[in-house]
Amino acid sequence: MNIIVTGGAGFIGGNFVHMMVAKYPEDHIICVDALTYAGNLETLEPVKDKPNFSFVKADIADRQAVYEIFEQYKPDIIINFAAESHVDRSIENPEIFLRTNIMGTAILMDACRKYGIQRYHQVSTDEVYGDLPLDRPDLFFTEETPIHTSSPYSSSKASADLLVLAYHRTYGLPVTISRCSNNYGPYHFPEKLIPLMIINAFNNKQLPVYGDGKNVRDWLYVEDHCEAIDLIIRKGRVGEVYNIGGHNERANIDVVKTILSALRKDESLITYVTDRPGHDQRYAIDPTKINNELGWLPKTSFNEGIKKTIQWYMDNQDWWEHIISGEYKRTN
Ligand code: NAD
Ligand code: TDX
Repeated sequence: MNIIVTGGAGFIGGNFVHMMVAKYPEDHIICVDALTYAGNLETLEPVKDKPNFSFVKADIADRQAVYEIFEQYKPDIIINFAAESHVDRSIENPEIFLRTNIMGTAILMDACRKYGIQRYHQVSTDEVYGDLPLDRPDLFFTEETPIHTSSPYSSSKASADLLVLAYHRTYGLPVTISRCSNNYGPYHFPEKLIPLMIINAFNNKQLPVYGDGKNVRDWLYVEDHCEAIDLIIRKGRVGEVYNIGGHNERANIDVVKTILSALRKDESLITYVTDRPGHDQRYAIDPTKINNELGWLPKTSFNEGIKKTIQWYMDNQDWWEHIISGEYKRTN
């Protein structure tokens, strides 16, 4: 099979490409990525010379480029990870989020209609459900939870989800959607909470915690997410949404303190800074559907995953130093 992975030079897409290239040597994995600030060819180093891997630099919102890729590679499956993914950037400048996350999704699906496809999979987020109150630990997001977005980022992802479901109903496109909670692990861009805190703590720099640090995120080790998506594209029911997550809720301040303690750094590095506007309070996924239908549950506990992640950042300093220095852009 020919499998297109968009956004494969980013964090989750990169981990997914690594897994697929190793797991399915008979399949051809084609990574399509525009190499924005978040895309990094160094993330694809482990697979770049593998015979079942190809890389194409292209923008998913460029219709002609996307159609040419479909003509050349004739994909059987496409998994769309490509997105502008950072909430703070969407608050600063929403427009690129609308172009990539909404128009890009529509153009990829137009190509699927034009050339045919076995499966279009949309990688979405639990942020489309908005947030849960901190004083109701009994509440979780299910696939039936209404869409209720907070940020330009989550609104753009929700818009894309609605388009995906519309293309299924109107044109019969064979789609699936997954909505995952916060990922962490190797190759996570150092603007996001966990890698930023690891790197700042390592460098004895201040750790900026938004607001009072009590906001809760439901953390999932990235490899568990990748396995769930592989299951959905093979065994998930067309037209369905699957939540991915596994009851690993942590307050931000506790995550930060865990990182400081693992690196034997002092809590005086913590600095409380102005809160993110519209900051979602709590995310928490109910994974009953994917567990019942596909037998998926996360394998990695937070304690194990955070240790592996910190170790990875210690062992791969070149990868993040090249980002901080800007050197990674020279190869892109
Ligand atoms: P990321 O920012 O690390 O990577 C995004 C990748 O997409 C980059 O390689 C970038 O170059 C590429 N890209 C951006 N615009 C593009 C365009 N117009 N055309 C082609 N490529 C483009 O993001 P991530 O954290 O790996 O997230 C991947 C997907 O998973 C996103 O769709 C995101 O919404 C979703 N998601 C992320 C999380 C999380 O915790 N990171 C959780 C749930 C869902
Ligand atoms: O410096 C920081 N200080 C801080 O307190 C940063 C960068 C974040 N935070 C807080 C904000 C959030 O409550 O930490 C939490 C996590 O923030 P991010 O890493 O920016 O992630 P989040 O906003 O939760 O969104 C992430 O998960 C859902 C991804 O970036 C999205 O792409 C995904 O859809």
